[in-house]
Amino acid sequence: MARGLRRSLCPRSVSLRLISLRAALGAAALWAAVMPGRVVRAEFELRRVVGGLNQPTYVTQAPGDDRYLYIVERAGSGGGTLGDIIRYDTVTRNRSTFLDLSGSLVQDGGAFVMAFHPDYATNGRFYVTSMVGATNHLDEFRVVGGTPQFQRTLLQYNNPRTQHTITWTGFKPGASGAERNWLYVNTGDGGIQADENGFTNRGQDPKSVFGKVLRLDVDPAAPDAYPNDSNKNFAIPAANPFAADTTGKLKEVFMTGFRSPWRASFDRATGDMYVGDVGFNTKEEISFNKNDAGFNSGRDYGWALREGTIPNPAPGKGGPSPGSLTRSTSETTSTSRRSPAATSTAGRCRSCRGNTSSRISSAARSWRWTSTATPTPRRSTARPRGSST
Ligand SMILES: [Ca+2]
Ligand SMILES: [Ca+2]
Repeated sequence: MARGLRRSLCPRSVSLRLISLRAALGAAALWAAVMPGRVVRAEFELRRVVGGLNQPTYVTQAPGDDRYLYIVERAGSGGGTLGDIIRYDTVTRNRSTFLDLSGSLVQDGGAFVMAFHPDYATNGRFYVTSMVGATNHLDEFRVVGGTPQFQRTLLQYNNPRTQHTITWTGFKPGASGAERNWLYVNTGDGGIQADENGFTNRGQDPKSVFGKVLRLDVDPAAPDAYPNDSNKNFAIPAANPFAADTTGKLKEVFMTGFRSPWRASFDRATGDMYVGDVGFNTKEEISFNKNDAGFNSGRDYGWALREGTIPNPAPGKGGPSPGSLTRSTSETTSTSRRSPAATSTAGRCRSCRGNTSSRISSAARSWRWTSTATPTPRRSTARPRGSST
């Protein structure tokens, strides 16, 4: 992860600030009325909501409950152990420890994300991703009598390094029926740098848990897909791309080709999925999985055969031109910070306005690889200057 990005994600002690929109929206409406057809530039007011947090990594709310904020702290006070999940009451302005996560913290480890089940109001279930020591965890908790209780480890596996870990998890908004139990989970490629000895292209290997977006069925009543593996305790959504595979591909794999997919989110209106993937030397990437007929097809986002728009990542710079590669359609890359929001052939990118230096890797533009001319990543024992972690 780029140093600057890491600092922004994991500040030592920061306050959670929310933007007051009331005045801004009023000003925007007035501006729009007097200047029809012009771009509206709203002003914002920052207001401190919660202070004194330990390296907060995530904030969310429970479905149907807009009173409480739940804040995930990566580390505890002192930084040697996992932090807590803080519950903040927006009415009384009191904060309390909702869940004290425990375990040793190493380098980029810690607690990363919590996700409430869509039916949390009735089943009390929520999910937490963390790396304890060098082991990645996806754990299920359930609130019983007002107190969270550990239920089961859904997924547990060791990371080769302490970077590029398990990170984000979440449910697709608006799902119905069995799909309400389908939990998406991002996994990094394990942390060995692409120019180091020992690097293997796990992101492209559908038999590896690393460098993927997974999709698990977390319905407790659904059959365990791995009854003989105590580290994997979940069912497989029938729509997963490898659900019927018999060749050893992991049935829980949903999308492939990621390096360190730190965060993801869904467009609530369309169901489109966006994944932020931390780049290597040059390109940060936002990967876009349009909620179309191919949403469940197992789209590949290129790493480690590509770094964003660059084929064959090499130390300090990109590789050669992609003469050996073909792709389905042209891509759009915005390079100016003054550019408007990036667009795709399938629709407007709603979540990338303002940050136009990242490539938008659209599902409609996902790469297709020739089987005989796939480039092999070049290796070097020296770390290039400016490389991310
Ligand atoms: Ca703790
Ligand atoms: Ca099992």
